[in-house]
Amino acid sequence: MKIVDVKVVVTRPGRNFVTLKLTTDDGLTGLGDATLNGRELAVVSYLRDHIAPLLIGLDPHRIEDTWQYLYRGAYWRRGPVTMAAIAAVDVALWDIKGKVAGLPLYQLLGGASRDRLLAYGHASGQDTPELLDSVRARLAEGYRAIRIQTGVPGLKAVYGVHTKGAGSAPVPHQQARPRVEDWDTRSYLSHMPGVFETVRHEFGPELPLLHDAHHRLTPLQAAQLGKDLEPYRLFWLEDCTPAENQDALRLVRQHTTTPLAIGEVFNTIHDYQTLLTDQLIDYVRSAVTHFGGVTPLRKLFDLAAVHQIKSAVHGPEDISPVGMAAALHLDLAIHNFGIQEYSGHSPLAGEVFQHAYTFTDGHLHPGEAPGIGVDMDESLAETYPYERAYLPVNRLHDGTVHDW
Ligand code: EZ4
Ligand code: CO
Repeated sequence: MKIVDVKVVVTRPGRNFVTLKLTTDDGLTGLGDATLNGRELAVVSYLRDHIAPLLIGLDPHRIEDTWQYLYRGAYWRRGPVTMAAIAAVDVALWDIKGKVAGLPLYQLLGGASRDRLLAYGHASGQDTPELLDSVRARLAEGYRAIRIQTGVPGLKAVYGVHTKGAGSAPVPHQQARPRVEDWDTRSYLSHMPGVFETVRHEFGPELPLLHDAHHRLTPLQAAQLGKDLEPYRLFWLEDCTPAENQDALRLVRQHTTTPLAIGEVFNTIHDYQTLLTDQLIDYVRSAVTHFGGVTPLRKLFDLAAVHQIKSAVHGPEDISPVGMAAALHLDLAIHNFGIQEYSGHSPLAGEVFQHAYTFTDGHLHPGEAPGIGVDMDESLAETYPYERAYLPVNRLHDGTVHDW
């Protein structure tokens, strides 16, 4: 079998998605997600201009070899653009292999290790009453674990605020420049413990609660927040410090028993090396889409398992249904599954990408369709053309740029 066609589809059913479609001489097709929020066209060019010519004529069954060929063969390694492009190829090849076998991808990865996958949803509000309403809305949708994000007195912006019709993930801004948000770490640190106290008081001690600090704290600030939140027994504190410095987590770890999750902006296993071997975190957060695909993420999870660290695949709306499906197959197969982030997609995205996976009673399942179980309606996709969009940027009160 040979790859005979490589197509990159860019579509915006509510938001931008980049999808790779490979076709074999047997007429089989495979899909892979290559969406890099706010920098989409860089990956499109990487795939169309540099990778597509290399794939024509290759045997689609050689997944590991193709991965190494694209990763090592480029000489220039790592980084979100490269790894999103390689991820799309990897997932599309797994999709094809599943279709050849007539099996859902999770069966090729060793079969199911559980019956269903616990998901967490996003609750957020400008103030605490609005946040409590948002938690109630998620509970009504069936969620059994919830991420809490809230406004801080004195600040206009709320990270992760729910936007009607667009889901709860941050909505890219269709303007010449990114939206500017404001930030003040001291106000945030003094406000958050009271928010969790109110949420626990309202919803009791059992509901798993998560919180994302979105890389905004110093190690000492993160250590303090982790200690202050201990009474509320968080499921985890996510991305408490900027992700590049693995040693930052050592200081946080020494001071708090609040579980730590990190890694949605990581691209390779090397970004995690100290974090895993020194057991500085509890959950690894990389997405199939930004980590080079199912093949390397499986290796990361296996290394994490040695250190009693669990999976928690990144699953915001900017991971397409194709990337989400791939994640769910891997989640079902590995032993050290932790939780899966899931905020769903707009109905439009659901029409363009029809998927076999399901969300029921707060749990996901990848379904039984061969491969990853997603079909793309290409003619519908064409009716939603790409529009440039940016994630927001963050500035302190004095105008200094801060991590978003
Ligand atoms: O802000 O995916 O845990 N989830 C997150 C996300 C990220 C977006 C960035 O594109 O932090 O909502
Ligand atoms: Co996050």
